[in-house]
Amino acid sequence: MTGVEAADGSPPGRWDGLIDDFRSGRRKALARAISVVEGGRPGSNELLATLLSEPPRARRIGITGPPGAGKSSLVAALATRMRDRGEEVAVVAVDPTSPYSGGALLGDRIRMNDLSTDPGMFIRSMATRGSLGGLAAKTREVVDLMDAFGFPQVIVETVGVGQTELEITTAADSVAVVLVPESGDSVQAMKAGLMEIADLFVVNKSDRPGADRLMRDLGQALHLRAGRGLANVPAHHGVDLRELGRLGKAPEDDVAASPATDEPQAWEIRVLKTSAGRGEGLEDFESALDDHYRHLVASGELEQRRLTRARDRIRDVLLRRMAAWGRSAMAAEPELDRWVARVASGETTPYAVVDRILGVILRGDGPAA
Ligand SMILES: Nc1nc2c(ncn2[C@@H]2O[C@H](COP(=O)(O)OP(=O)(O)OP(=O)(O)O)[C@@H](O)[C@H]2O)c(=O)[nH]1
Ligand SMILES: [Mg+2]
Repeated sequence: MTGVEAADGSPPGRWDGLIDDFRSGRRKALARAISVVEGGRPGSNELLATLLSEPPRARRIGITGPPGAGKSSLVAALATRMRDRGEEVAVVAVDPTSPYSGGALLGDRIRMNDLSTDPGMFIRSMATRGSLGGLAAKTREVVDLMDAFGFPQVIVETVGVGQTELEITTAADSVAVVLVPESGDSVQAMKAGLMEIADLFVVNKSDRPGADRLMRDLGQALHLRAGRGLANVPAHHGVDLRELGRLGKAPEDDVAASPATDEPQAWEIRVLKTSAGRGEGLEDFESALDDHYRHLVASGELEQRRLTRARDRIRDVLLRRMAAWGRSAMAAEPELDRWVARVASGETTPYAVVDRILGVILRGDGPAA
């Protein structure tokens, strides 16, 4: 969709150089495009409209979990394994406290600065400070840009504090929730809504005591949930909770065992343990992610998730533009002060005033957004 007019009146063609550089694969252009979008600079919608006119191709992996659980260490380990296979990897870390550039994670085992100077890697950190609503939108767009740039693998790390871990589902195809023995019992995890978003649970720091107990608790919580009348509620990615009773079976077993049916095979949430510190369990972690991705492709769920994302995106852009439109309509209303006074004194209601303002907009003479 090239040639889309900038809604903010920025001059046409202002991004031509950047777009050319982006398309010819210059990393600096990707970094700059991200900055433009992140900063919401004038014309950034136009830039996105041009750069994102590609079908999605990247595999998007989300890693979330409480602060300090070892998410970055696992991302580094995963990215290193992908790089060893010759795949290029982009990472976006939302509001990290551990630095992705400079510094060393895990002592000498994996040096993030080795990764960050690797030309096959692209690492970007994003601050969440600012509006909550902007977080998910911008993160998604950054992931989209990395995809459009041509990275076949994009990993998103978000710190799970409240809503942010739920937002990761809007940016990622597969979500791994990282917990540590100190995370406490899994009831806590359920409270935080983690059960809804996890495709797999990773109990990291398994070199510390309590890892097996947490794994058992998580397994039990998943069983409990499946039996607690929630069986028909599809979780994130269409996980069928009825299937959780069979936790631990490989998906191939199901394919072999079940009769031919149009129903896509359900994914069984996996619980596995790692020690990023000791380099243990990383192969299982990677292959669980691979299995999930295969499941997404084979079941048609990946396509469904892309459709959902596209629908969400249309709605978000529409609502954002309508909000801007509404604000300027209100600002342009010549009678506004009079209406404000009448609402304040109870002579009329905000509803009546809004009907009037909307009447102006819907007649088509409202301000352009
Ligand atoms: N003992 C032990 N320590 C680990 C392990 N994995 C990571 N760590 C350490 O835990 C600390 C936090 O690791 P990070 O990978 O930065 O954790 P994070 O979840 O990305 O942290 P934030 O992004 O700050 O929320 C670091 O000091 C790591 O070296 C592990 O398996 N065992
Ligand atoms: Mg981190």
